[in-house]
Amino acid sequence: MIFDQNQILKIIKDNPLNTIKLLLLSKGEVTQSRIFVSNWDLFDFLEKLKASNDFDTMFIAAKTAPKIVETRSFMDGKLLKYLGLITYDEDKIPENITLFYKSAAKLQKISAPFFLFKEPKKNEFCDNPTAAFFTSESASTSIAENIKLAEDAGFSITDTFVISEQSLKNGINRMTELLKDVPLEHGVIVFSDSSASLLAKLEEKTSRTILSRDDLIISIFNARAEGTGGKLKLASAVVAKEKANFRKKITGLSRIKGGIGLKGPGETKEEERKRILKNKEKNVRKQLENEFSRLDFQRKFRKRSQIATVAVVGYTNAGKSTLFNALLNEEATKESNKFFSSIDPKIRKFSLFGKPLFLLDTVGFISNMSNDITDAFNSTFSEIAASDLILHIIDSTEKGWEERKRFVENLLIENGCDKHSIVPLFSKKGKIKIKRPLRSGFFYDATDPEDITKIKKFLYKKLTEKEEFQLSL
Ligand SMILES: Nc1nc2c(ncn2[C@@H]2O[C@H](COP(=O)(O)OP(=O)(O)OP(=O)(O)O)[C@@H](O)[C@H]2O)c(=O)[nH]1
Ligand SMILES: [Mg+2]
Repeated sequence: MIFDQNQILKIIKDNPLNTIKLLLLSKGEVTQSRIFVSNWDLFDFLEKLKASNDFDTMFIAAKTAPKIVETRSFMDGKLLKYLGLITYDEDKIPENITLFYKSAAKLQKISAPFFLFKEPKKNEFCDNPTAAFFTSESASTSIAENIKLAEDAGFSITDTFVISEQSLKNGINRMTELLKDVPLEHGVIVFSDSSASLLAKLEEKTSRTILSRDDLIISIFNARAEGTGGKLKLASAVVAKEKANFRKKITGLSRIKGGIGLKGPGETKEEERKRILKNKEKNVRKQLENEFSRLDFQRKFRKRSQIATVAVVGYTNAGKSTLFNALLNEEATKESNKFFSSIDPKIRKFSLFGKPLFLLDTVGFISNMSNDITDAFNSTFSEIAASDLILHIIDSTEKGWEERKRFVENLLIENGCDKHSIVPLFSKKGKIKIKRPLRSGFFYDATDPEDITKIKKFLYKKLTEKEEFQLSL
C-alpha cells in the first residue's frame, strides 16, 4: 500500500479549485501538504526541495496537472519511488491519476480513475537484481547520475536513502544500524559517496554486497568491453583496485559477473588470492605494453602519412559516438542512451571534401573516479594528446553541463593535451529551449544534416589553417 486513497481525497477536496495541491508522503503517510497558485510557484518549490528521507512519494493534484517532464526535471532524477499527477473535475472529485513508478531502467506509467488504482506488485515488473541506493546529504555527485550508473550496471533501484552528515561522522556503527532497515531482498546496496575502505569494512560487518561508484563503473566496463582496448581498460582498473587491497569488494563484484580464477592445490585462501593477483598483474602489464606499442606504431604511421587526426572526446553519454557516426555517415560505432556505451576506441579514415582525415571516437569520462580507474584511461589520453584537433562534445541538455565541461577540460590538460587544440561543441541542440550565449564553440544537433555539414566545413577550415600555419613556420 503506497497511500490511503480516502485520506488523499479528503486533503484534495479541501483544496480551493484552480490551485495546485502538492502532497509529500513517506511510507504511505502524508508528511507535507502545500498549495500553489501557479506552476511557477510549484516549480520554484520543487527546485529548492532537498533530497531527503522525509518523502518517497509525491502527488500533485490540479485541474490541469503539470507535465511529467517539467515536474521531473526539478527532482534530480528518480529519488522518488512514486510520482502521482492527479486531475479532477469541477466537482473537485479526482477523476484521473497518472502514476509513474520505477521499474528497472524505465519509468512506467499507469493512468487510471483515481479510485481504481492499485499498487503494482514488485516482482511483476522487476526482473533485474534490485538494489538500495544510499547518498549523503552533501553528495558531490548528482543523484540522478549515480542512479543511472546503477541502472546501466543492471540493477533496479527500489529504495533510496539519504544519510545525514551526523550519521556519516558516526561512521561504521551508525551505517551498520541504517543497513538493518534495508530489506534482504535487495541483493546489493549502492553507496554513492563513501570511501572504498569504509565500504569494505561495512560489507564485512553486515555480510551484504555493497558497491561503490567505482564498482559500478567497473561493472559497466565489464559488461561492455569487447575489443582489446576496452578489455584492457577494465583489466587494469580491476587489478589496480585489487592491488589497493580491496579484494573483499572484488569478490562481491565477481559474485555478479563470474569468478576470478582456479584455486591451486593445497593453497590457503590468502595465498591463492596473492597468486592470482600477481599473475593477473603481470599479464595485464604485458598486454598493456603490447597495446601501447601497437597504438604508438599506429600514431607514428599516421604522423608520417601527414594525415590529420581529429579526436571526439567528452563526458559519457554526451553524444560522441553519434557525432562520429554522423560525420562518417555510417554506423561505425555503438551509440545509446547508456553510460559507457562505447568503451572500445574506434578510429576511421574518411574524406572531408577530398581531404583525408582520421577520426577517433573515445571512451567517455565521468567525474569522481578514483585514480585507479583514471589510470586505466592512460592509453586514451595518449591517443587524444597526439591528435591534431580535439572536439569536446558537451551535452547541452544536462543541468550540470558547465561543471562537466570544466571537469573534462582539466582532465585533458592534466593528461598532456594542448588546450588550444580543444574545440567545444554543444550537442542535442534540438532538445533545449533556451540557448545560452557561448564564448567559443557552437550548438548542433547530430540529427540535422545542415549542422553536420557545418561541423565538416568548420573542421576543414580549422585543419587547413593549421597546415598553412605549419608551412609558414
Ligand atoms: N537529439 C539528439 N540526441 C543526441 C545527439 N547526440 C547524441 N544524442 C543521443 O544521446 C545519447 C548518447 O549518445 P552517444 O553518442 O552514445 O554518447 P557517447 O558520448 O558516445 O556516450 P558513451 O560512449 O556512452 O560515453 C544517445 O541516445 C543519442 O541518440 C544530438 O545531437 N541530438
Ligand atoms: Mg560512445
